Amino acid sequence: MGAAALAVVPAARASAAIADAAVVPALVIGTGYGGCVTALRLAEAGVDVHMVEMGMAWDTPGSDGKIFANTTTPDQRSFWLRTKTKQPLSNFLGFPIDKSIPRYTGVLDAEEFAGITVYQGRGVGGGSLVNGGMAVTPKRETFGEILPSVDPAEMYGTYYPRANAELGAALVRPEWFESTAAYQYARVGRKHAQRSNFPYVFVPTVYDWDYMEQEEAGTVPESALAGEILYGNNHGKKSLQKTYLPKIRATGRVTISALHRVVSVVPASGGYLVTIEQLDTTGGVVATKQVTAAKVFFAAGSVGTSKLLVKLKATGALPNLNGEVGAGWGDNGNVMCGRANHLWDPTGSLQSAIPTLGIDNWAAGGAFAEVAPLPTGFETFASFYLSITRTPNRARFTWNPATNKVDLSWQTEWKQVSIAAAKTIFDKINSKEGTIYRTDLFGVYKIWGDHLTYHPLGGAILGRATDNHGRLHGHPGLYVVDGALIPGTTVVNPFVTITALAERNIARIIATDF
Ligand code: FAE
Repeated sequence: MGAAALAVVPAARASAAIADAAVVPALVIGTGYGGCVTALRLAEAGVDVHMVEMGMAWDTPGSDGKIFANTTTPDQRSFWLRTKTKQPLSNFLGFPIDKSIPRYTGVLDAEEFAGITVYQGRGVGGGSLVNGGMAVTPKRETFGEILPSVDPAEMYGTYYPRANAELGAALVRPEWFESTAAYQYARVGRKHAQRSNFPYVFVPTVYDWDYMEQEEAGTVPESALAGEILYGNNHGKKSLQKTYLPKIRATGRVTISALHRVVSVVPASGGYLVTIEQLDTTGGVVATKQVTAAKVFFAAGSVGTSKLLVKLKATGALPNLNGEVGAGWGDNGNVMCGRANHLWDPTGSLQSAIPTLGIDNWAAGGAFAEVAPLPTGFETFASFYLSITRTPNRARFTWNPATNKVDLSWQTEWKQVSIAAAKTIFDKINSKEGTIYRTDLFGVYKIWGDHLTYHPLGGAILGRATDNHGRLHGHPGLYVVDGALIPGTTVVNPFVTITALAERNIARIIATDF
């Protein structure tokens, strides 16, 4: 696919914003994977849909001509309503690298709970705007660990293939991978895995590989090779802005209201009365709208959906939700670390921001580690990894009437299980290579990035808070369609599974509830 075809299509127009007192058949809260699948399939079935998104549309370039900011030079576009960046790698050579920025409705939210910071995308396209694009289908033999109440035959026969096709998941061209300077870091990661006898896998991504090759050739504007990832990719990545959202718009049946945040859903005649706050780019509320929707689909992400449901149950707005609402939340066992390589093992000053190689020690050690980039633009002699690990720890969201906020019971020390699992890979590699862990990336003398997750999952678990297709118990016409359904782990990176599960559930819901 050439550069022209990759232009970002406008995602939402202010004129299309939902009107106060509107009466609509279907309202979707959030525009990430679950929300986009739901809106597309409903619209294709002839249902008019309104999507409500608290983040921005991300369709207009800033003063530098770019929609998104670069990873190495964060600005106001980078973070959701913060006055200082909160970068996942907080330090380099031990020095803090966070900096002041104007408060703005930026694309990456570092949402802080007592024991964990949860990174999430904000804007039309949800997490697809900020994520690494790794499109991983879990091995079939692990599926029972992920969604025990779902028939693997329908997922692997129909819904995983459908999700991967719609998302445009594809593998790197092997000859290019072996030759490009941009994946030297991944080849070094693979070599070290091989020498310690760990299986490695090439991971499909949703980046346009032809485009990345053209970036290296210098014929198109750089994105992955310019280090764009955490704060959005200006080219090349097939985020939802380039896959489901154009199809959604082509139906002519969907409106998308950006900078609109749902704050309440209560039963009403004709369905549910939904209260929506319209925001300005400093986060201020400029209008409040009330809309009646026959059916409401919660697609606000694991954290967003869980927070809404827990609050609405506790405050009596949706009293019949069951006690499973808010329960079963997990971090997909995320933990990060870096290794210090020898000077004869450089990882390269040019690093593609899109990871494409994983070390699979799930069966033996409960860890799947992606060989991640450190796209600083200079040689760091570091190998960097995000591990997904097997962990039994699950937290619960609860309403705190004193603060009017939702708390999460996650404990930082619960990450020790994940660290132990990750060490089954990296202790062995360090011992074989005669290398050590980096201690300067997450603080001063701190090895493990154990304070965060990129992969929040759960809070309204399939078959517990909902039936086996996402219908919330207690309130007919309310559905959960996003990562909140998944009980805390997807064993690998989650968005393909979230997309496939949403495809499965909405097919059934359209067949039986409309
Ligand atoms: P999500 O995509 O989070 O969408 C929810 C949307 O709802 C967001 O746009 C919110 O702004 C919006 N919202 C929330 N509350 C409200 C409200 N009250 N009113 C209106 N709108 C609201 O949900 N996964 C992978 O598989 N591969 C990767 O390589 C990968 N890398 C990642 C890297 C980073 C830095 C991050 C943060 C995540 C990464 N993920 C990756 C995770 C992936 O993006 C995430 O699992 C999905 O985006 C979750 O999809 P959902 O549909 O559940």
